[in-house]
Formats: sequence, C-alpha cells, structure tokens
Amino acid sequence: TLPSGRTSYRTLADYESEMSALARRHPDRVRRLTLPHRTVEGRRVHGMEIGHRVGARDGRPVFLMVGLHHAREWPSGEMTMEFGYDLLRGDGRDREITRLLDRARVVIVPVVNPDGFDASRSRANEDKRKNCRVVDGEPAPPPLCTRPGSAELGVDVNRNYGFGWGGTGSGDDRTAGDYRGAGPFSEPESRNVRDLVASRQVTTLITNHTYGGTILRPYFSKAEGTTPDEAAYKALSDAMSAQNGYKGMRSGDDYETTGETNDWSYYATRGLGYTFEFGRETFHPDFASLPGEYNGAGPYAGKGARGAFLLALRNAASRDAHS
Ligand code: 0X9
Ligand code: ZN
Repeated sequence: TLPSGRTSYRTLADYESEMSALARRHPDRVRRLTLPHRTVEGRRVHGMEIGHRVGARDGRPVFLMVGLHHAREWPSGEMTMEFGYDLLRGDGRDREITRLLDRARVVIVPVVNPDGFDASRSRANEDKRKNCRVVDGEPAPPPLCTRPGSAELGVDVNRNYGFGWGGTGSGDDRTAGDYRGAGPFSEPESRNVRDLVASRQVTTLITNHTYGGTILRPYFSKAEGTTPDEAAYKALSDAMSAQNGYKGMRSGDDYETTGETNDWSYYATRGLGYTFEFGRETFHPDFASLPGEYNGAGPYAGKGARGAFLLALRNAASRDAHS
C-alpha cells in the first residue's frame, strides 16, 4: 500500500485538502506554500515544505519535487504527494530520513498545472495535456477549459521555460500538443516554478511525468549536447536506475525538446535535475493496476520510485547550496 493508504487517484480538491491537513497536523515540520502567480482560471498553486525547523531561513539545501506539468499524467502528482507522506511517516522512526530532514528541506508541488489537471481529472477533458490558456497574453474569464474547442488549446507548460525557449522540439501553433506559448515564462505555471527556485537553495530536483519508464537528464536540447556535470548526472542516474529499473538517458539523445524544466533549472541552479517518466504504457492507468507494475511491487514502494527519490534527496542534502 501507498504511504497515504489511498486506493484511488486524487482530485485537485483532495490534493488541496490533504496539504492543508498535513500542515495543520505537523506545524513544526510542514509548511504549506502558496506560489505567487494565479493560473488563467484564477487558481492558486500550492506546495509543501517539509523539514525540521521548517520555518527557519537557514540556507539549508532544498530538494524540489514537482508533478503534473502535464494534466493527464495523474501518477506524476501521486508519486510526488506520496513521497511527502513517506518522509513524514519516516521522520523520527527511520534514521536516514530523520537525518536528511535535519540537513535539508524538501519542497513538493504535486500539481503545477491545476487548471489542466482538474479538466483532465474531473471535467471530461481526460486527455488534456496543456494548461487552460485560450487567448495568448489575454486573461479571458474562466472556466476556460470547459469552453468548446478548449481541449486542444493551451500552452505546454513544459515548453514554456526560459532556457532555449522557442527552439526545435516545441510547437509554435496554438493547437500543437507542445505549443510553447507567446514567450518564455508567459505562463503562470512556469513562472511559479521559476520564482520558487529563485526563492530557495535548490540543489537537486525531480520533475515527475508519465510515461516511458525513463529517467531523463539534460540537455533536452540537442544543440547543447552534454552538461559539464555529466559525470555527476550519470552517476546519480545510474544509482536511481538500480533502484527502480528505469532506463537513464540524456534526453536530447532520444529526441529534442526545448523550453522544458531541466535545462532551465540546470542553468539557474547548476544542481542536478531529472525528469522521471513513470509507467510503461499509459498516461494514467487504472489505479488498481498501479501496484504490480514492476515484478509484483508497487510503483512507489518496492522496486519503485521510493528508493530513487531518497537517493536524490541524499544528493540534495550533500551539496552546498549554490546561492
Ligand atoms: O514531452 C515532454 O515534455 C516529456 N514527455 S511527456 O510524455 N511526459 O510529455 C519529456 C520529453 C523528452 N522525452 C524523451 N527524450 N524521451
Ligand atoms: Zn509529461
């Protein structure tokens, strides 16, 4: 079973109420965060900061994990949230987790794109990928994702970051699945991640997606080739692969994308950042079938995400904050 004990996919309301409840229940080690930019449908994006002395501004390194850039990729939020529960359960009981929460802090934002996720999860646009922007640059009144024709509109939040924005591997047509938007950081969702990273000492990050069974590392842009930190990038990737059986690769060696999260975060922090593509064959398999995906163990525990996530957190804790 998952750390939370849940047996179905969360709705957006579930994420919101659970994060509020956890912050109330553990005021000493959980703080609820509200990111600065409202979505086009007017929503706030929330996260949780987890660690000992959680409110202190002591410059400890931060491990950042985010999910649901892409609306239909429901397990990407689940894995992010479950990691939060797991850390809180382990704190004070598990020596390694206790040590890590003392040395570092963990920030999770399970739902980066709440408008799109809500449309996919609860508003009959199940295959929605992008956000709910229907008119470039103009805030039109909500609810945008239920307007006729809105399903194929929107900006791909994972093509809207500022590093390499506008290059090959991103669409310039508003109906393209990988539409990059009107300009770098034109979207509130990517601006929220940017400003969160700027406000913390993020040393390592994971952005969760589905599907593919891969651990992707920069550069995602082919023209950029290999980062100067390839040796460290590959070492941690290999160690994580040994935990969950996923295939590690430099993303640009597979196919080119630009304006995505990891190239930008590497540029901004010089820390390590990876994209996890959970699941082997669909964006959101039936929840009941999630366990059993890997040799009888669940996608979170067993030969799942858990061990890989903890290695990344250990890496984050061991690195000096860059700024
Ligand atoms: O397109 C994306 O943003 C990611 N894939 S997803 O199916 N979750 O949308 C990552 C693209 C890079 N992937 C590979 N190089 N395999
Ligand atoms: Zn994705």
